[in-house]
Amino acid sequence: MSGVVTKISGSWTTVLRDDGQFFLCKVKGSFRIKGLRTTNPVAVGDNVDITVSPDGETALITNVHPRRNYIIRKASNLSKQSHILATNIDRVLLLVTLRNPETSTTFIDRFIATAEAYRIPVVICFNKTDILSPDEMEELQHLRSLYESLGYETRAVSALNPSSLSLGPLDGLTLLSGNSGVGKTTLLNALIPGLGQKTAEISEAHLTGMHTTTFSEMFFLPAGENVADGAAHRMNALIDTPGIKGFGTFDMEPEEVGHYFREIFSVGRECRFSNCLHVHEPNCQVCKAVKEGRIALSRYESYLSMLGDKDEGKYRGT
Ligand SMILES: Nc1nc2c(ncn2[C@@H]2O[C@H](COP(=O)(O)OP(=O)(O)OP(=O)(O)O)[C@@H](O)[C@H]2O)c(=O)[nH]1
Ligand SMILES: [Mg+2]
Ligand SMILES: [Zn+2]
Repeated sequence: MSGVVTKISGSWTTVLRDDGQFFLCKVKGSFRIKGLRTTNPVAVGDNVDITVSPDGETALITNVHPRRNYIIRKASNLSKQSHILATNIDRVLLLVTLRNPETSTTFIDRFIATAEAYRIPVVICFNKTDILSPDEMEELQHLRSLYESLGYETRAVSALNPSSLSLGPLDGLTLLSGNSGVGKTTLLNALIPGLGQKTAEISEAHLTGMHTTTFSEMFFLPAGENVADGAAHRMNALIDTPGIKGFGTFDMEPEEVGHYFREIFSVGRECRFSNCLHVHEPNCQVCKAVKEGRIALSRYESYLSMLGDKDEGKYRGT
């Protein structure tokens, strides 16, 4: 029978079988997915086949169905291995905060460029609006209009105040992501009354998160809520994930990076050279647009930082 992976913790994988029963599973020894060097052969969101053990409680995962999509991050900066955060997702809710902790625009841009490469829609959700000063609120408005002008959906919420949560329809599978301490688990708890997953205050000294959530896990939204177009029979779920620091680039050629920055892609088509990297080439329309303020400097700097990753790779001989 088949089911969906809801949690991976140590060597045990939790699978919700199609008939609604949960099983603790091991992955069949030799089984690995070809062509993908990852630290985890199975990820939250995977549809799998399982064979139940004679004890009737545990099971063996014997097959992973083809993935509709997946989102990965590098296991570490120097590693060629990657870690699959989740698979078969309908959207990412990227939680960001202007303060406590401060999410950098570089992080936002790298994240949304990577999601663009995987064709996964991102909703940028600004959290902790309750602690922002008037100046910070202005900065928030500025960032929202920047990203909305690029065609991204944005929200501004306070997860501590559940009545402020107008997130729009969350049908299907939504991945919650963002730096540690931005309030992913707090938001999850607000959306699923009674859940009570662990959250923690951010560090007073560094104003950064404490990496409270340590593995990805899928939680089901209450039936009938947040369901668009009456698809009540479908399971709607959120995946809470550990906070991430950086976001690396994968298998991207330098010429490709610009494809995932929407405005750079569209302006870049007017450049003199079709393989223009928009750094210092003559007649580069992107450089011109940055100078004239038609492309935000923060976006261009994020683009350059992603190009820079590739240079580092070259110098390391990878
Ligand atoms: N003021 C304020 N604090 C919030 C809000 N949302 C979350 N917090 C607080 O921020 C801290 C971190 O929240 P968590 O939900 O643990 O953050 P997380 O993103 O799950 O962090 P990791 O699991 O470490 O990745 C907690 O003390 C929350 O109470 C908010 O909207 N406003
Ligand atoms: Mg958490
Ligand atoms: Zn150019």
